[in-house]
Amino acid sequence: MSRRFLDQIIENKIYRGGSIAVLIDPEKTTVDQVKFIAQKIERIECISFAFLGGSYIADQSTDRWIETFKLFCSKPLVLFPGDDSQLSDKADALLLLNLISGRNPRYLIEKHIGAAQKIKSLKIETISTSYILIDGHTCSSVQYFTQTTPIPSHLDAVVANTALAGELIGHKLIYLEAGSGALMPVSTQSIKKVRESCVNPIIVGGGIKTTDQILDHFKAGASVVVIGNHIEKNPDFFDALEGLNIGVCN
Ligand code: 1GP
Repeated sequence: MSRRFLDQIIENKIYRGGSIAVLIDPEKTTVDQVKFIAQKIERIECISFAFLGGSYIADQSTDRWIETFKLFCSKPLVLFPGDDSQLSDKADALLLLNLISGRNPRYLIEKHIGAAQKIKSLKIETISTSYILIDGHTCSSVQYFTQTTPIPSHLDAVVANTALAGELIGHKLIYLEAGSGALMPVSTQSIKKVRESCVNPIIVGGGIKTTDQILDHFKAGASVVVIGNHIEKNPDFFDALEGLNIGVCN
């Protein structure tokens, strides 16, 4: 990767309106399916990144998965780990997630202490990220596995203040998460409120199914929109992304 991932997020927002990231769960995607996904991501201009991660414990195939991906795609592959078993030095960057919407010490600091030496030894770009779970009107895997309560979706000010607190603590990115398969994605009001309060780039994910939602999120201030479930179940959605002009969101 020639440019740092965080710099690329910032530049893409300024010059291109934003970045789309496709989230791939290694537990649900075989190494044989990787070639197809990697080729699509390589070809489709508005997809800037692949995120790799899931809530389950990964098996040992993560490295092989990344190696195969990189044979077919030159775009950055970023770890979005649910657990330290999903770490790999073959990725380009790591989102070091702090689940600051919750009050479970395991996801606020304990897991980070346990993984600290391993993360340091990876020697890849590591970005401290305020991970903020917002109610997506279903019990998400994040909620279940972390045993934390999401912020109610109408409490925009709480979402914004949580993001601001993370920024003041020193985090470099904000991830507004409605949870994979959310029935209701993060609202544009919440994104706007966070944008007004914070300077860090905003990643938004969870339950996004249409190109209109993607554009609305960028217009509200998101720098990166993440799509996982929908593309996993409907690979045809890659075609809709192929013609998407996110430059209109500038
Ligand atoms: C989940 O934000 C991501 O962590 C993506 O969610 O799978 O619903 O697209 P979906």
